[in-house]
Amino acid sequence: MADDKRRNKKVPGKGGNGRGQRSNGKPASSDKIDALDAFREDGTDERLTTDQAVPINDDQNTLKAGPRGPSLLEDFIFREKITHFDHERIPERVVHARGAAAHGVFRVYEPLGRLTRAAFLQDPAKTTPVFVRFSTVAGSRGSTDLARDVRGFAVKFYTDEGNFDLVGNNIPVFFIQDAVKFPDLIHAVKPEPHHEMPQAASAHDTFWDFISLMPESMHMIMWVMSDRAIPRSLRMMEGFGVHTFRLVNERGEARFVKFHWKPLLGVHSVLWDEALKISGKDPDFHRRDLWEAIETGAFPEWELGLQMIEEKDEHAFDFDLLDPTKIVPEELVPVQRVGRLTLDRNPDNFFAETEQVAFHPGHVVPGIDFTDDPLLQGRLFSYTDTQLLRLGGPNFHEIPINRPVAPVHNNQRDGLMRQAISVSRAAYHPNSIGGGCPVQVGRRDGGFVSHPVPVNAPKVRQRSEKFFDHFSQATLFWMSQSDPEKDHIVSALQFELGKLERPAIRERMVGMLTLVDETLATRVGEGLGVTPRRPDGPLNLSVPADADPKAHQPHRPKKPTRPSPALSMAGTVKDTAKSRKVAILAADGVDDAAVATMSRLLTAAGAVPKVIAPRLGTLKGARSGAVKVDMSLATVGSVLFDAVYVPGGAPSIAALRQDGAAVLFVHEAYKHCKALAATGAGTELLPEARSTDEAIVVGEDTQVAKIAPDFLRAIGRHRNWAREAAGKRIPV
Ligand code: HDE
Repeated sequence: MADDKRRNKKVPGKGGNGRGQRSNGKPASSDKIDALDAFREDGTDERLTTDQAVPINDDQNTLKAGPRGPSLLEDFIFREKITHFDHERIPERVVHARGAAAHGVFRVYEPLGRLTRAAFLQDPAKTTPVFVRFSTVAGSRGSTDLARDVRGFAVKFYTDEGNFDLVGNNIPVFFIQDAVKFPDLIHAVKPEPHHEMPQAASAHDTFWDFISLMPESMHMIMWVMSDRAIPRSLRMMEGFGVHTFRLVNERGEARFVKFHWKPLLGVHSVLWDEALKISGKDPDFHRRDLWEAIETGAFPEWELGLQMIEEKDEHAFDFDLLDPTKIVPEELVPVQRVGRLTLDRNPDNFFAETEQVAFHPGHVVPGIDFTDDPLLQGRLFSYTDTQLLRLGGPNFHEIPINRPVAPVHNNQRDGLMRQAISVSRAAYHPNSIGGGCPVQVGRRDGGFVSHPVPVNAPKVRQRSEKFFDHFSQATLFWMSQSDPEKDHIVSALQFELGKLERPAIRERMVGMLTLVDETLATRVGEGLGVTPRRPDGPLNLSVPADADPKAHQPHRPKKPTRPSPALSMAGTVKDTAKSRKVAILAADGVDDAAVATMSRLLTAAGAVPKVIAPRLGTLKGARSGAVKVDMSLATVGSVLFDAVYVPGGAPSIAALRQDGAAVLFVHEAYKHCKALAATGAGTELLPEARSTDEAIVVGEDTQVAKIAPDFLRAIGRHRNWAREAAGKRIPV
């Protein structure tokens, strides 16, 4: 512990990241990590002091008038400690309160000067430090990681030209088209105002009441009802900038761009039944997974993808590029992978870094610019406002995690918690006293210049006509899903709408689904006892007071002709078992040679084996070897693992068969379609050892090494969804 802390200490004059090398031997240094050293504090081998640096002699007793007497107001040490404690909390984020973050680096593959003048996108030899925060949206800071929800995917690039924040989500579209509806959406999804229930869940009346009257949300609803909203890992999610942005090159030429993050481990999710159980067994599941992956050197990685659209093609699509409820299908405009993001270092302090980091879509650098997407435009206002409240004043950019690595000079002064000691006497411009400094920067020298988009239009509160096609892409998403994915969407809607107290909202929603797909509506309706009826009245109640509601109704949906395979997770990366957690279920008398061989082969493939047993300690092996237990059945369930291996050893299997927790462990893994392997007597613990099930691998005691490659392949494929129907019959 002390050793660990000592490694954190900055070694004066040595620079570096203060940690030296990571435990896995890989360096984790960057300009930002170095810059943070100045702020790292470490009490190892130090004396205990007050905030005024006065050494403290007694941190156990308050100052009293006699051993049984009243406490004295004079006790400045006690008052300082308690006052600080009383002020330890800051307002949690109104949305995205629950999050986890990590440091890392970004590197571009090829110079992108043709597209943008952004300096950090020019040099493949250059690494740009980043800090990335993932989050759920609806829940409070202490809520479960596995809520059905959108995930935030916010990246702060500390570039040499200042900070660029790509504040995106793991879903490429959003619920609403105009920022003015955001408070309504969030009020609807947050716990209901009278009893503050449910926490971190959209399965309640106010959310679906709002959604059922806002057809523009239907595309997003298809995504959040899909398994994308219950990721297996933050490391296995895509990321999206959502809005259309602009890239501008040195010549001042602009193009539209959609930003993507493509995870190198593929896009994978858990089942809803698992999500519910993980929330009980380990509500910190995602946070822990991210932390552990980084600590063990399995650094999470994504490629940055760009979809580029020429300005002349602005109106070439059926949808409006400014509409954040629409994607640009990858089949229409391919995603070019232009660089790589690697997360290689955990924060030292959750509050100082993860809680205090302040993202803002308006933090852009020269070469990146906005569009008039009305959701983006609203966000450009909102984020500074939020930080002012949350972080207590206008100097939040001086908090270490928010500081750019590039120098900051301007005439902003003073305010709560100001850190900088500005020595110039002139805090205004123009000035002569300060020699006219700091000076403005010409475009050629890197000064930010907004792309001169012409604007000449009447002031109106209206939306562009193409915004009113609310269903075509919802249908496109549905029809692009694999059969298991479709099944999960149907179940999710049955769960969410089944929780509603008001039947009218449920019926309205099922009616709305008919406009996405009749089969979908019928299937969802079946589980709810609702016969789908196409809505006959106005669908959209998001209508201005004096407007004709007819003019605000969704366009008749155009049925897409072809699916978009990129929207399905079926075709994702499925060839690696790297960082997958594998439970090896054992008891006394286990075939210890099998445990050792399988552990070695799994580890060699980058997987993470853990021995799980009815008790902690050391197991007696069948061949007189000892097997160290990593976790006991009392503390984990198979929902926390990607796969299960049951080695042989008759006494071990006899004991496990008598243990309900062990039987449940394997049965749940089976039900959740996970890879299962067993050797020798271990096969007796499997619910079934079907030779037709590609993810169940069995062999003799001596065949561990022979079956391991098949087992690893099955783990890499993530799940065998073909087993789902059989799994449903398992009573767990
Ligand atoms: Fe946010 N959003 N948002 N948002 N958002 C915030 O800012 C807001 C939207 C997103 O890890 C808040 O610092 C408005 C879309 C992420 O710290 C707040 C609108 C997308 C994060 C805010 C949106 C996002 C936030 C709360 C509609 C995907 C977490 C705390 C106009 C492209 C960042 C904070 C982190 C956080 C406002 C819609 C992503 C209140 C008004 C669309 C990832 O300012």
